[in-house]
Amino acid sequence: MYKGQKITVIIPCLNEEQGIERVLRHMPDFVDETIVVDNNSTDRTSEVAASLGAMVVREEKRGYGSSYKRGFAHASGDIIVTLDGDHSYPVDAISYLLEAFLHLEVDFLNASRFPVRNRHAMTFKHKFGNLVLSLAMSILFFRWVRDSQSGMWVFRRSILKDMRLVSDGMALSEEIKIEALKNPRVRFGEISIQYSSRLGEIKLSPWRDGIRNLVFLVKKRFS
Ligand SMILES: Nc1nc2c(ncn2[C@@H]2O[C@H](COP(=O)(O)OP(=O)(O)OP(=O)(O)O)[C@@H](O)[C@H]2O)c(=O)[nH]1
Ligand SMILES: [Mg+2]
Repeated sequence: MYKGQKITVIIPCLNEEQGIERVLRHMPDFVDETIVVDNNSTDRTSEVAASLGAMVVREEKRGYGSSYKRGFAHASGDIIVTLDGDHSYPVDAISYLLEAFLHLEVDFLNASRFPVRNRHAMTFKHKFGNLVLSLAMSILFFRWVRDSQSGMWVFRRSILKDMRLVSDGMALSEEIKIEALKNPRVRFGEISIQYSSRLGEIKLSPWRDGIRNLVFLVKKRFS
């Protein structure tokens, strides 16, 4: 519990045995429920997660988006916090984010990775791609969002019932922010966090996922 609120952390994982161990070892004690959504990892991700006290949920349909949707269905907290299993997002910033979430009185808080302080955390190509996608989303949806691709969010679980999340892939990250922004009853905020380099092997394919996410944005805007 954090200030009377039940906290659920959701982490999608595909072969993250190294990262997930680090993430779970640093999980603050006030987190009530940690859900790791595994997509048939071929390494020890689920064993490691279960041994460190996480609830391991399996999703058959491959994808970042389908995994998140499965995780949401299992969450029981008042507030949901998300992050990657690769230890690139700061686990120890969860209290800082929750404090800001409550202080700013928002319903959805996006943790922006920018400005990136750690030189090794993101390549120039990734920074540029992220900027293009964030600019595109900001223009299409009339609201400045610095990091449309961030995977770390804090939000009230109750807002999920008004969201229409169709993406099964990486585009879920921008889609959930668009659904939050579009709802006039949802107060949206964004603050900076420190991002660092991932542990384990890269799954993102920058060109493929970047272009898919851009196409998704345009389709979502005009559908
Ligand atoms: N369950 C599940 N998790 C996934 C899938 N694809 C990616 N993930 C997880 O989602 C999180 C984000 O994926 P990453 O590969 O780190 O993507 P990224 O952060 O954009 O790229 P990096 O800069 O390489 O970290 C990680 O914890 C992955 O393990 C998937 O198909 N299924
Ligand atoms: Mg990552």
